[in-house]
Amino acid sequence: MTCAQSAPLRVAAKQTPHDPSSGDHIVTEINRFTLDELAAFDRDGCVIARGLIDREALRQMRELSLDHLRREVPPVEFEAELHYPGAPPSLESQGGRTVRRLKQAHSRGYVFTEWMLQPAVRERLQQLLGPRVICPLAHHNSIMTKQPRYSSDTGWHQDIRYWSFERPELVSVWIALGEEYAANGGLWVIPGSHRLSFRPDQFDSAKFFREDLPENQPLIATRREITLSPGDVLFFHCLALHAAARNQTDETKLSVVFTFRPESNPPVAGSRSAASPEMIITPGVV
Ligand SMILES: O=C(O)CCC(=O)C(=O)O
Repeated sequence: MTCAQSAPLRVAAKQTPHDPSSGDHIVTEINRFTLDELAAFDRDGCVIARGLIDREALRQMRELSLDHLRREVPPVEFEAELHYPGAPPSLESQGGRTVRRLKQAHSRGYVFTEWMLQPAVRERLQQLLGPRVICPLAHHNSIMTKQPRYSSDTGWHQDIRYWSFERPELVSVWIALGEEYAANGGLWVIPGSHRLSFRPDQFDSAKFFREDLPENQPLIATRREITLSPGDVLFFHCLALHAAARNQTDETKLSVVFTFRPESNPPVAGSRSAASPEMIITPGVV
């Protein structure tokens, strides 16, 4: 995937005045999206909140992730298990035990729950989803890693593709624990794709949006690179087409991702989406 020419998606977050020479991490003091940011989410299907994690939580998340990665604390998903382009061909091959995801992030440390319960996160999710917000632990709920040499390309997809809820109305949050940009496997999105209707044959059998189909190519050409700094958070709609290439740098990229739904959009009974516990992040709200 050639990505270099696209402009980064930047949504201005109103942040604490910051002196770049101070070396301080930027932390937003505003709990809510502005009207402009809400309009951007509505239009693009994604919006970035810059500096939505304080320095200590970021440190804890990074340390925990690196420790669990080093010790391969289960449950994990290996690159070789998915067979995406660039992944080692088998668990036994060179790089075969490269971890792609540390699953069940929520159970790995309180820091993740503490973070999502903060007003700055919770209130933003309420703006997007309504007063009662639920975190289904069946999906995402992962520390995503892109490691040097043995990572892979994730094709264009909508997160809802394997999920079963009454409506396609969920928002995922992608927390950057380090710098993210195209060359280290950062995300690309197609703004506005969450509002489009597609035919099933525009996707392949694994539900990836087909890059080889001439009809899909003009839309793919409108992709935008998502560039994130440590502590930035991307909020994106479950119908937004997104993709990411392999990590071409020498440093591991770490991100955390959870998904959220309004209470009024429950998982379909009997589906995999209904098979795991869920967590309300707005207790006491009616
Ligand atoms: O990091 C990647 O390769 C993309 C991950 C992703 O888009 C997803 O898990 O939905």
